[in-house]
Amino acid sequence: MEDWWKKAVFYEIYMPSFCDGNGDGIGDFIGITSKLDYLKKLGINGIWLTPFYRSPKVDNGYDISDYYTVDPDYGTMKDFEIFLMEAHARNIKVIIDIVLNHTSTEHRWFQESRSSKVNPKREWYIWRDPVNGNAPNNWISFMEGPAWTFDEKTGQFFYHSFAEQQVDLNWTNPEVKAEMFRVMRFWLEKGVDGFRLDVINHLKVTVRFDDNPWDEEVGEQIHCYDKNQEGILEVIEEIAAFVHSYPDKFLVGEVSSEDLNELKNYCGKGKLDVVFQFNLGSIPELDVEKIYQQIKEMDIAYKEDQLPTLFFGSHDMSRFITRFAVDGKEEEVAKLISTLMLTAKGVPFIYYGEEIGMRDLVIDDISKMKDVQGLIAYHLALEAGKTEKEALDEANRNGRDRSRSPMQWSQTTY
Ligand SMILES: [Ca+2]
Repeated sequence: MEDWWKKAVFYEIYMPSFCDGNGDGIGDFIGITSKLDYLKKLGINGIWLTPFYRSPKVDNGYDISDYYTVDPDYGTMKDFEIFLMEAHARNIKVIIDIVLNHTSTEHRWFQESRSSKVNPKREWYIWRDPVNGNAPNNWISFMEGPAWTFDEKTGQFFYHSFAEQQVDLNWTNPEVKAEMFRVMRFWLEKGVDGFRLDVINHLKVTVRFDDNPWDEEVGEQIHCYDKNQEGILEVIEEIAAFVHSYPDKFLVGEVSSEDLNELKNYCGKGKLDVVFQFNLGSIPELDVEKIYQQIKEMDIAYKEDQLPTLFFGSHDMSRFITRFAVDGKEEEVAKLISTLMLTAKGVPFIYYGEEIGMRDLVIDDISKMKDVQGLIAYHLALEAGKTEKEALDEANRNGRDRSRSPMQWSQTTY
C-alpha cells in the first residue's frame, strides 16, 4: 500500500493561537477538538501540532521542561487523548512536534546537571571550562548573542544553540539518546502518527569545539562546527528506523538550511520521510520565475523515493499574503499560492489561517511582544544606539509574533 502521507495535505496548528476552549485566552485541546469538523470540511488529512508539553514558554513551547506531560495551558492528558481519538474518527492523522536537540533550563535533568560536576546527569548537556576566563570558543547562537552561558556554581559554560534558556542535550551520550527514544515511544504508543522533528541537523556538534570562521563580506559567522556535523545522518537513520518500526508513521524534519543539495541528504528511504523545503518556503517575495526554478530544481535533484514539501508560511516566518503582498491583489496572491501548493508535486503544509487569508500582525508596543527572537532583536537594537521606534521596527522584522496571532474565527472585535 502506498504511504498515506504521499497524498496527504497537512495543516499546522500553532497551539496557543488556534482555538481557546475554556475562555482563558490561550488555545487548547478542547478548542482544537471543537474545530475538527471544520478541518475535516476543509479537506485536510493531517494535523501538525506545535509543542504542547510542559514548558516555561520562553520560546513558546520549544523549551520543554517535561516531555511526558501536557502543559496545563493546553489542557490535560485526557483532553489530548480525546482530541487524538476524535481526529482519528474523522480519518485525520496527527503528527506532533518534538524537540530532541535541547530542553528548557527548567527541566529537572538540567537542574540536576548544573547542581555539581559529578552529578550523574552532568554529561547529559554540553559543559566546557572557560578559556582564559572567556567562553570556550566564538560560537554564536542561532538567535543572536553568544552560544555559551557561564554557570557560577560549577564554574563552567553550558552550550545552547538557541536562547540561553534552551540548553543543548549531549547526543554523544548514549543515556541521552536512550531517554529521547523513550520519549518518542511514549507518544507513539499513545497513537500519534509521527513527528515533526525540530532543528534536527543540530543534534551533533563537533568534538573539537574549534572557533567558527567569520564571513568578512557579510559580517556573519559561518556555522561550520555547530550543525550538520559528522554522525548526524547516522543518528537520523536510527531515529527513522525506530519510528518506522511502528507501522504507518511519518517523519518530517526541520533541517535549518535553504540549500537543496544539503536538504536532499536528509530525506528518502531509511531517513526522514520529508524535510521542510526552505529553499522554496522562505522565498522573500513573489518571484514566479524563482519559484518555478526551485520547483524544477527539486524535481531534478530528488530521486524516486524523495518528495519535497510545499509551504510558504509557518510559525517562524511572515505570513505569505503579507510577504508577497501586491497592493489590492491579496486575494489573487492567496489563491495563486494555494493552487500551487495543492497541485505541484510534494507534500503541502497549510499554516492555520492561510485558508481565510490571514495577514501579519504588527506589534505597536514592545510590552505586547511575546517572541524571544523579537525581544532579543529589540534589546540588541537599543544597545546599538537605535531609537525606541527603530528598535520596535527591528523587533517586528525579526520577531515571529507577526504570524502567531489568534485564528480569526469571527469578525467580532475584542
Ligand atoms: Ca484556553
